[in-house]
Amino acid sequence: MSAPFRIVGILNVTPDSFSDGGRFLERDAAAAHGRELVADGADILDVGGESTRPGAEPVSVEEERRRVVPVLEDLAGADAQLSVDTSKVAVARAALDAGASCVNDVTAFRSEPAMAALVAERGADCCLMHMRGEPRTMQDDPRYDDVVSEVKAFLEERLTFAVREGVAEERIHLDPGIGFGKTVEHNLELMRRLDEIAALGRPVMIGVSRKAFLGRITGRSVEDRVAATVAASVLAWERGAAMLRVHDVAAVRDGLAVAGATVGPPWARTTPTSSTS
Ligand code: HH2
Repeated sequence: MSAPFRIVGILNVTPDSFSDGGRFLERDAAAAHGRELVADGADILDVGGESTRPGAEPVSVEEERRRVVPVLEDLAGADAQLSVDTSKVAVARAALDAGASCVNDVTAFRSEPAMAALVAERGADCCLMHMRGEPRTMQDDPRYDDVVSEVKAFLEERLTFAVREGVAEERIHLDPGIGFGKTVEHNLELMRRLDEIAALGRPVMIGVSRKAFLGRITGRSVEDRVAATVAASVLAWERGAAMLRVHDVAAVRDGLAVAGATVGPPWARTTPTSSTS
């Protein structure tokens, strides 16, 4: 029986990502961490060479390609789908050549619209994410009349665009973009009404992992947000998210396994154990 959720392990090959910047910049360390995430239960590895944290500075095509391609090559035999987190066509093309089969574009094909044709031509999967503004300025006073309906309308339009450009609908995942041009209250409203995004009919991916809104709620620093990440991921899954993009794969997988078991068949895990152990 296949799991009703997929865990997307985050592998940032960057010096400046908000929670793991600099830890996996070196090729061998990155590949080793990728293999660790797979051993922990990641179904997909999302390899990124440019931070999108608020205020992040852009990275050149050459540098981004230099960061992600060798790591994807090293992970090509791993027991997980490989995804590249990029908005640049040239980087995505090199990543697909190196073994990736999914493009996670946080600009939803707006930064370089030709990304849609590349994804279509290669028959790759893709994730289209909502972002208001661009990383350098997106947290400067974001405003919405109704964040959920605006995010939903945006994703619907991007889905239509991608399909018109030839991407097969069943290859498209949608993501409300937690933390991308949103206040804490906007993020929470999206979490509360995630079923409305899931109603678009495509698998919803969500990335809450260690993000600032969890720090604002718990008062904890980035490295101490694992429990908060598990809680938010489980609730997102219960409200319709199918793909959870996280750093702490083992913890989130445990949380989802327990949540799935409480929902019961057909989602229950069936490993028999003693009720007292
Ligand atoms: N969040 C980040 C990056 N890429 N992609 C999708 N689809 N959804 C997300 O929520 C998302 C994303 C930011 O997190 P992280 O990769 O940990 O940090 P950084 O951008 O600083 O590398």
